Amino acid sequence: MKRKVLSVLLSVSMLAAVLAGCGSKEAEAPAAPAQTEGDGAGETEAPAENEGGDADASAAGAGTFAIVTKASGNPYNEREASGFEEAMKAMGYSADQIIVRHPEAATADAQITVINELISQNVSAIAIAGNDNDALQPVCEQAASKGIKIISLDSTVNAASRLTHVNQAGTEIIGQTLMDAVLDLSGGEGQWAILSATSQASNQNAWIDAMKKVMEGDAYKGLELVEVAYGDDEYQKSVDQTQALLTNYPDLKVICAPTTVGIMAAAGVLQDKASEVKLTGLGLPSEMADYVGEDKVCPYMYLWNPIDVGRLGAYTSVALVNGDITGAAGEKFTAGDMGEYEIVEAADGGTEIIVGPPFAFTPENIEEWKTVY
Ligand code: RAM
Repeated sequence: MKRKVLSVLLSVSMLAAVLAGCGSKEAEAPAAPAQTEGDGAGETEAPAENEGGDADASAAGAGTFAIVTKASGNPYNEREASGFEEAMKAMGYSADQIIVRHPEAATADAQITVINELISQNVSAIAIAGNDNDALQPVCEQAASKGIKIISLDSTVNAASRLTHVNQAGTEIIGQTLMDAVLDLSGGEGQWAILSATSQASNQNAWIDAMKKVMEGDAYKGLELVEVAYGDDEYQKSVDQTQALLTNYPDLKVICAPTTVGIMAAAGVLQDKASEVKLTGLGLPSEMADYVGEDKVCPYMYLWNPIDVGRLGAYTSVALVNGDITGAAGEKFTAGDMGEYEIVEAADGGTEIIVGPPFAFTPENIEEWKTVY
């Protein structure tokens, strides 16, 4: 049975007011992950049941479709890839038409090696979560010159390197939502730090820029961003970076980690030390359930459904290969049971497709969602 997430008619600012206005966020928390209204495309579905039942095998054509994630060893990337595979199969493609590649490291070089191999394999399409916005352009252009349809998902490659980008949620809405969480958890003032992924990651860098822009507003003038640290989406490095932040900034009030690897590593450190520093950011409910709670290190956090990011990547790749879309703004297409999506202009001069708004994970709903992703 398809399950739809209840539409929660809260704008970002309303949500911020709710979160900031009182100490009892749990009172307002919805039963299912809250959606912040924003620049998302249409209705967002809960991911709990992967149907695949309405597979339209007749839609399947020839060709091979690849997904290249940021790196191996990250459960977020595995879920993204599982969504890609699931949607390809739902469209009737066979296992040997689907290629999943997790590069050895979250670097552009590792992805360039993988893309060169995929070019040799003569694949039809590549959906890539970019480890670098610009460094992949030559190899993407080479792939495109062979007729391979290139899209990015999760993390951009630049506009010249792709036909479109599957964006998990609008960049501004993520920046606004995370800044409002930092404001709330700091009590309105004080030092805070960001624990990011790699310094080249296009998605984290875009969210950090969006946060900095929001922070220019009057409401945030009591906040001092002391450092952006990089854990490279590696667990131990993220642990080390968290410890360094605690040592270097004894007055630190909040760490915001816009990476599932970073937030989980930071949560472990803060909990072990019984630290007073509060944590928020973007986390997988399955990894963060033990740390999300009113009296725990992470009162609440956000994410979207990584499985849906992969699924929409598959539907977009197939629509491009079939000639249903070209990647231009204004085009619409049906992404299987995810419904209709529209390609829109992206801030970087290219186009994008927004999966939906971010979800809030709170003590009230984390138990329900930890089994989903
Ligand atoms: C990590 C990765 C991924 C990002 C999430 C939030 O798993 O960096 O790209 O989207 O965090």
